[in-house]
Amino acid sequence: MTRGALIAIEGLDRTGKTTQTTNLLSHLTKLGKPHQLIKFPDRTTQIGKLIDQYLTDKSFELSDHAAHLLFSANRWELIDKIKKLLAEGVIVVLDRYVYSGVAYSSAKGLDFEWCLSPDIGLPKPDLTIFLKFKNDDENMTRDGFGDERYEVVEFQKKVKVAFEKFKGIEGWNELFVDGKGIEQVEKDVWGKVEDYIEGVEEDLKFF
Ligand code: T5A
Repeated sequence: MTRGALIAIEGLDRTGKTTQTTNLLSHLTKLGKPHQLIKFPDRTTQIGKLIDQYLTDKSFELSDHAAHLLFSANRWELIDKIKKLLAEGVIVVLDRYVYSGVAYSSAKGLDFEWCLSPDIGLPKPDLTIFLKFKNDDENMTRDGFGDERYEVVEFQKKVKVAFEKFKGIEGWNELFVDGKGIEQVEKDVWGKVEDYIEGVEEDLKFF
């Protein structure tokens, strides 16, 4: 019996994750494949509302460790729902996930292993597409950059370095997006996702 695939779209701020997850969902809808989008942070839950306040109000004080645990708790809030959907054969598309959690917090100087520890036990994505800029300053030029707490060029450079540590892990795929139009990135993303839409035979793996 096959289950639904767990697909994560990752990347720095303003790399086009929301644009591409939306386009991916349209493809799946056209093909009649059951799917569900889950965006992290999910700002609608009680914990998510606190995260939203933390991200948008730069005067909101919270220690880096506490902020990290909130992002992780926000994932745990939704994990039963995700597992149930996958078991029912639904393709679950994640807009950010554990890798963002670890990359952003370790870029602040927190220990990498400590950052991963609260997420241990969460399901691993079958496929992760990391949208990447060759040019460090590229996301700064995108609409809306700078509105939130982490949208600072120097910090984004550190996050980019932190994300490099995931290179080579199972299911990790990098996609350069500099100078590519939305349609081209959409085609590239679809090229990677296509193999997963008929379901996955193997059991879920966990962090
Ligand atoms: N975070 C998150 C943590 O610290 N720990 C965690 O555990 C998690 C889960 C909020 C912040 O939280 C941090 C990371 C973040 O700093 P978020 O809500 O996902 O996370 O915030 P953003 O990454 O900033 O998400 P955005 O929705 O703002 O950006 P997207 O989704 O990457 O980009 P998108 O699709 O909205 O596109 C941005 C702009 O670029 C254009 C779009 O039209 C749009 O104007 N664009 C392109 N332009 C030219 N060419 C292309 N190919 C384009 N693709 C998109």
